Amino acid sequence: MRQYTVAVVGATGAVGQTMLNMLEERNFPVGTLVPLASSRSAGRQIGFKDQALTIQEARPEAFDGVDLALFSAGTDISRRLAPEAVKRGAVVVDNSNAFRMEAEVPLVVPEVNPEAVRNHQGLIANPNCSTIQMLVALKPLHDHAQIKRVVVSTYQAVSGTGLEAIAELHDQSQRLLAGEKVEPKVYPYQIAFNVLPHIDTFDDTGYTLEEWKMVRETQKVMGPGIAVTATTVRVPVSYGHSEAVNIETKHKLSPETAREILKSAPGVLVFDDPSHLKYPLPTLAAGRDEVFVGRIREDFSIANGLNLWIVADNVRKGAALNGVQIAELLIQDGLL
Ligand code: NAP
Ligand code: 12T
Repeated sequence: MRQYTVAVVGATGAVGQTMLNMLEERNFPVGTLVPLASSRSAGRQIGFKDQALTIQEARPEAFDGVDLALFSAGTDISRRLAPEAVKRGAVVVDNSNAFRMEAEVPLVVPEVNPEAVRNHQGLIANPNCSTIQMLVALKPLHDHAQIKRVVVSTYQAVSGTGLEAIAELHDQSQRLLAGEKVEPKVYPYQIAFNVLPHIDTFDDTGYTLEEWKMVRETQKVMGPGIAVTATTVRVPVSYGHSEAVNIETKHKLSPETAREILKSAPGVLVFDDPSHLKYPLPTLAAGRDEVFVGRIREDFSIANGLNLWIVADNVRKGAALNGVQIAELLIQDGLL
C-alpha cells in the first residue's frame, strides 16, 4: 500500500496531538510525518508511533514534498499557509473557520456527505465541532422525515478553545476550592463554576460567530432548505460537547422510529434508557469516537416535533477524527 508524507500543522495543540493519536490508532498509511507548529516549538521533539520527531516551524517551504496537510493552528495560519501547501501539491484538510463557506471548498462530514470530497480543488474543510456531531445524528432523520427547522442549544467544553483553556478551567477550579481569587485570561469571565453564553465573537445581529457557523454549515452540508437557530454556551467541562436539539419535521417521526433509524446510523450510538438512568454524558463520550444520542422524545407542543440530547468528544469527532476520516475517504476514492 502507498505511504504518504503527512504534515500536521499545530501538532503541539489539543487538536494536533489528537490528530497524531488518530493517525497512529487508525493505522493511517503515514510514510513520513512532518510535525509543524510555531517558532516557539521549533526544535522540540514530539512522539509519533515509536519515533521522536523534531518539530519544524510552519513556513511555506515546510510543505515541499508533503502529500497531505492536516491544519489545526487557527484561522490566520490556515489563511496564510494552506494556499502555500496546495501550491506545493499537498491536499489540505483544514480544521479552521477560514474556508468553510467558500463555494469551491467541500465541507465534509464523512457519515453525512462523503460524495462532496470528489469536487475538491486541493482544499477540504472540516465543519465546526458543534455542527459535526449534530449532523451525524440529524442526517439519517432528515433522510427519513425531512427536517424543516432545528433549534439547538449547546453546552461546549473548554477543550474546544485549546490547551490554554483546559489549563485555565483546572487552575481556576483548584484556586476557587482553596478559597483564592482568580483572574480570567482565556475567557472574559471566570469559567470554573460558571456558564458563559458566548463562544467566538459577537456580531451586530446579537448572535455569535459560533452560532452562525451552526446555521450556515448545516445548510451547506445538508441543503439550504433547513431553518436553524442556535445558542452556543461554554460550560466548565474539559472534553465533550453536549447539545439539546429540537427538530420539526415535514413527515411524522415517532421517537421509536427515530431510535430505530439511529441504531443503524454510521457513527451514532443510541444511549437512551431513562428508566435505567441511561443518557449521554460528556464523561461517557470523552475518548470515544461515536456520537451519543439519548433523551429522544416527542415535542408535544407541535404536530411533528422531536427533542434529542447529543454528546460527542469535540476534539475527536469534532475535529481530529473527522479530519483523519476525510483523509481516509480521499484515499478510498483515489483522490490523494
Ligand atoms: P491549541 O491547543 O491552542 O493549539 C494551537 C496550535 O497552533 C499549537 O500547535 C500551536 O503551536 C499552533 N500555532 C499557534 N500559532 C502558530 C503559528 N504562528 N504558526 C504555526 N503554528 C501555530 O488549539 P487547538 O484546540 O489545538 O485548536 C487549533 C485550531 O484548530 C483552532 O484555532 C481552530 O482553528 C481549529 N479547531 C477546530 C475545531 C473544529 O470545530 N473543527 C475544534 C477545535 C479547534 P505552538 O505550540 O508552537 O504555539
Ligand atoms: N472558537 O473551528 O472556542 O471554528 O470552542 C472551534 C471551537 C472556533 C472553529 C471554541 C472556536 C472553532 C471553538
